Amino acid sequence: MNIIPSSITPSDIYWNRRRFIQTITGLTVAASLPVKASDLHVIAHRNYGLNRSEATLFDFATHYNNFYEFGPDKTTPSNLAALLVTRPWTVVVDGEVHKPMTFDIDVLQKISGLEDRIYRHRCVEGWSMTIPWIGYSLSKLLKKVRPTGNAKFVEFTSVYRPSQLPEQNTSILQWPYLEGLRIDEAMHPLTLLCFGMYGQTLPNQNGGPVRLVVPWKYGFKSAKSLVRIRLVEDQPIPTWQLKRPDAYGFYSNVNPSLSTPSGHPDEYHIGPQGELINQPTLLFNGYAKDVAHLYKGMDLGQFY
Ligand SMILES: Nc1nc2c(c(=O)[nH]1)N[C@H]1C(S)=C(S)[C@@H](COP(=O)(O)O)O[C@H]1N2
Ligand SMILES: [Mo]
Repeated sequence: MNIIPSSITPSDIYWNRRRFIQTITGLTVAASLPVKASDLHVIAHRNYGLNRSEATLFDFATHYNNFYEFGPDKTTPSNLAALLVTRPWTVVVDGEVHKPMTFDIDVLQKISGLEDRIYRHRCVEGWSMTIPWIGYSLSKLLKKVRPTGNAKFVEFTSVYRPSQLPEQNTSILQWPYLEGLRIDEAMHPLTLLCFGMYGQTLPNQNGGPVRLVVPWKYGFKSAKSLVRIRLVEDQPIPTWQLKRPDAYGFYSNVNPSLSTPSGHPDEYHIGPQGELINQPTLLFNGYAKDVAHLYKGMDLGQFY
């Protein structure tokens, strides 16, 4: 097992897991845990071939996070999540559109019916989870603002609030966190604008109040705590691509046979009891039949 840069090992996972099980009873974590399930009215459940009983342990998914705005290790986000104030919250949708709009989060959450969708989630560092997210296809929102013919890409910007996000007072990454998709990737029905997980409102450490989920790409493409969605003509330069272009390309489709540092043949899947299951990594994270056509004729080694 040869996991890349800020690398973790199975023993790190076990160690962190023990630690979070200890802290989960603590006040800070309890205060940051989600609100009422009734906030989200789910109209449909979609399994995408996955079994709900296989969903990763909820406490693991909510206490082992990458959210560098809080800090670079996996447990800081859940410990500090309560610092981020998520109401009121607005999301701007603008750029190459006929109808730029600014949404209050509670309005945004209701512009389309919410679905509970179970997806695979693969972090570039070598671990994976199975997560029931709640949201609707991003395409529903993008159609509302009516993209112009110049809209070739979509740029996603996470919140910039150094007073609530301690690591934004450092330059470990360029802030705000920025991500991008090609317009056809953004319009793909699997691309989810996400407001919840496990039947509940999205915890801040998982990207509350609203995040992106792109299940066939490495986890870092799924930007958290969004404040702006901008349609643009030129390909954006995402935060991680800027930091380390040899490893984190614009596409970052999950691909076990890449020769870049992110290509890796297998992964540690975190199971329903928090146990680790070593399994092969699949091309497009197992979603090839849904998304491979988007990349027809492209050299995946060149456009990694
Ligand atoms: N704003 C922001 N979004 C982010 C990150 C981050 O550090 N900041 N980390 C990314 C990475 S590397 C992963 S694997 C996923 C983790 O999501 P999860 O904590 O819900 O598993 O969020 C992604 N989105
Ligand atoms: Mo990640």
